[in-house]
Amino acid sequence: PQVTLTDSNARLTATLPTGESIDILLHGATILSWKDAAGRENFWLSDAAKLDGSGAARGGIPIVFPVFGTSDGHGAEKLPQHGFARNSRWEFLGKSTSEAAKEGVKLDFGLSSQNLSDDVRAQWPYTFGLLYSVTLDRGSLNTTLVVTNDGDVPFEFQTLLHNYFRVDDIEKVTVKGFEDAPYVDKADQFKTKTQAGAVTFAGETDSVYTPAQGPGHPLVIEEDGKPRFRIVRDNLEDAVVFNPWVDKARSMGDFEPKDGWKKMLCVEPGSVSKWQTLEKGDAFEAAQTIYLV
Ligand code: TA6
Repeated sequence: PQVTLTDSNARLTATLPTGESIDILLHGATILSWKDAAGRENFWLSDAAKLDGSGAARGGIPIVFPVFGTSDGHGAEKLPQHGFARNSRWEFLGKSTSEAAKEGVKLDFGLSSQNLSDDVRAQWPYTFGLLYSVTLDRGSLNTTLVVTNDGDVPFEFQTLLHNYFRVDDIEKVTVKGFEDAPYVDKADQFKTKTQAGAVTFAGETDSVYTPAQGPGHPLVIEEDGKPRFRIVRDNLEDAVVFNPWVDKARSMGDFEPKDGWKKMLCVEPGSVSKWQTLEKGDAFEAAQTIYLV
């Protein structure tokens, strides 16, 4: 398919002949925008998002690696919240219109220990490679991450795709697929709870679920009772549901407009409830596919 690619040295836009498009910031390999064929924006991006490489962009799909949150163990002691991947300059490795992407386009991005600045490498001194593939198709977006241990010693990591979805009114949104799942409620003293029924929103929400039905069971974001997004995970056994609500939105400097919490939610597939150990020479692959319903 004829795919137009505008590739400035910082940003890359791919548009399908049918009109779908994605806009990717090379800083963080962060997908900032995903529009459907009619031009409707699917992702939420803060008006104050850092798009100049000065920090992680607030919105779209930040890539969380090698730690979710912060940790005083597992080799993550010196790392910033959510790790360095979303705040590093990735390389664009090229596009393919392989049959895997059917009528779409697959874009590959890479980040390795050689790309890191000395002070970031000092925070996490392992030899690694990340290959992030983004496949835009009609009605769906797949993001796949392959982590390789290119060094001589094992390392531990967590990873998560921090999706910011755009909605019209968070108070009309329900999320299905978490029924009966255990979760850690970070908005309620990290208490462990069990989800009864669909997830709804009436205040700050920050829940780390391990869905009972496993990764292949779709997570469905509905608005006004109508399905909007369906997320299928591969090798990502957890998912975080986050909405900052009034106070946390006010406290985040790069969260604008301040009432933007009404028009967004994060549903974030990840491997965060445990630590993955990658032996030397080994690879870990995980993916999500987001379908427009
Ligand atoms: O994924 C939810 C979360 O961990 C929340 O606790 C909140 O901190 C959010 O991520 C945003 O984190 P950030 O580091 O991007 O400000």
